Amino acid sequence: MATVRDATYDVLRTLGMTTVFGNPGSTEEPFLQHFPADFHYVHALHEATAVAMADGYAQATGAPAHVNLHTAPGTGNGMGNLVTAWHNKTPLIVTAGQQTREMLLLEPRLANRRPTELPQPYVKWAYEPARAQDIPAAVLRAYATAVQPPAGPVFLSLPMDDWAQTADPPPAPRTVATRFAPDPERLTEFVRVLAGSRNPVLVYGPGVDRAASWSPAVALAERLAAPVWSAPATERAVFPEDHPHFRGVLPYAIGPLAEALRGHDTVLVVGAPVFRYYPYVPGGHLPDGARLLHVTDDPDEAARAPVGDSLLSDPGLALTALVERVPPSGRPAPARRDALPPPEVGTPLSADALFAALADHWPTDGVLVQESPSNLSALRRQLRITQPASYFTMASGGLGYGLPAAVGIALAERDTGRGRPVVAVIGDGSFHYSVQALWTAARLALPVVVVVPANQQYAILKAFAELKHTPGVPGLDLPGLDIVAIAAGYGCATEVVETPDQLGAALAVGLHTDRPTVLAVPISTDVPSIL
Ligand SMILES: Cc1ncc(C[n+]2csc(CCOP(=O)(O)OP(=O)(O)O)c2C)c(N)n1
Repeated sequence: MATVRDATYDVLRTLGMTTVFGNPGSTEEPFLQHFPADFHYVHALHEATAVAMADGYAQATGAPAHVNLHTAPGTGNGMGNLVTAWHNKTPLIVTAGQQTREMLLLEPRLANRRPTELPQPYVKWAYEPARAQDIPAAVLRAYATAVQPPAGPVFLSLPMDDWAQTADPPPAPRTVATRFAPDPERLTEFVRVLAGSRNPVLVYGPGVDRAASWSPAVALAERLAAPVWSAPATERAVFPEDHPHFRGVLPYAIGPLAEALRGHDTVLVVGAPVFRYYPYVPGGHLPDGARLLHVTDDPDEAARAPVGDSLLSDPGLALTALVERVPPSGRPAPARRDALPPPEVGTPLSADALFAALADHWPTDGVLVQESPSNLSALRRQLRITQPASYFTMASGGLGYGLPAAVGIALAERDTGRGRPVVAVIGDGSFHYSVQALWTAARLALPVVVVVPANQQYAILKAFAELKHTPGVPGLDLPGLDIVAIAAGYGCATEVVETPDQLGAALAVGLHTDRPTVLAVPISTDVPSIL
């Protein structure tokens, strides 16, 4: 007789989910016992790392990933990156062990007291099956929930005595759609507004990249002769940044963002929230006289937008439909942005000089993972992303995502056979939130290169404190951290890099080796402005 455990592994096989990211505990051992040879367990040393590796893997493979966590404490440890997965709209099936049903009433050690509440509100669905025999079908339902728009994480709490129970007949395999097309009448209205617009502007968001839709995004920009901005603080790159229409990334504050859009009568936002702001700088949401049209596959995103008229749709299907229906504008194409003057190269390097050097040595098919808060503008200014699905960061603002996500992405590059090189730029503060990801990368022999701009401080918090007039905040300096010693301790190749040439040489080696490399780069301690 098949057990619930056998039946669940069969369902995971049918779904193509044979990679499990996790950190094991006693409540997970009955599930993990006799781990099947056709499955791969990716061992993380901490649950935050397991969740973010799975997120990176899911985004890079374009398919949901499975994370197995340890009951309540493990779920708690994974929570910060679960918040990020929610904002990233990454489909994840998170399973966690639960104490045995026989003892749950008396709440033994490691019982998850309210398993379906603990991960809320950062999962689309949380469930503890009423019967052991419901687990395989619950996994199917979890999958269907995670992948449908807006995609996101789901959570199953699975009691440890369930796995040995006799299974019901296997659940019927079934599939769900992951895209939906725009309402035709509403689309006609959007076409009418765009066709009648004098000076439209396009604001693209991460949904365009998730929908693999750079090509209709470019076609629409060219048809409308419209400039293109990236929505603020996006977790993916949205448009070829060397395209003449591209203007850059919008500022993430109300007043300055509206200012950047001044002069436009129509603002079409596709695949982004309206808008992802960070510091509060008051002002109008739009320049005077502008009308905003919003295309999103997320009803909640549409509902909470403070301005604009929305159209629910897969961003790619909407862009394709708009390209087919919007007439060519007849306007001249916007002029290309002026090229940046090369930054001065001093000692220590400025952030701009470091990232200009990174751009000089950038592999054409490189994948960039970013978590370097105060250096974000310099990085995005100096290193232009020109290929789809090749820039990743967290949508949430929570640190501890980038380093493990880069490991998950590097593993996906290997597993898919695509083999694109992965470079992570991780601040010397951010580095420590999920630093154990380096061990997993070393065990898996992944050639990921981690560049750590070391300014020995939480520079962005100093900039924020200045903007908000809150002097005297403690805990903003980071003296005495030996990045190289820490990286070596986890099994990485590592060195201090101080010049553009050293960076080029270290990248050339690190991207073609069989272990992770951590490059500590001392940079200027000047605090850039937050806006
Ligand atoms: C989980 C989490 N804890 C704390 C913070 C607050 N925080 C935001 S940025 C930052 C400092 C990041 O330092 P570093 O990576 O060195 O980048 P820098 O600002 O110096 O460029 C901190 C602590 C956060 N965003 N997320």
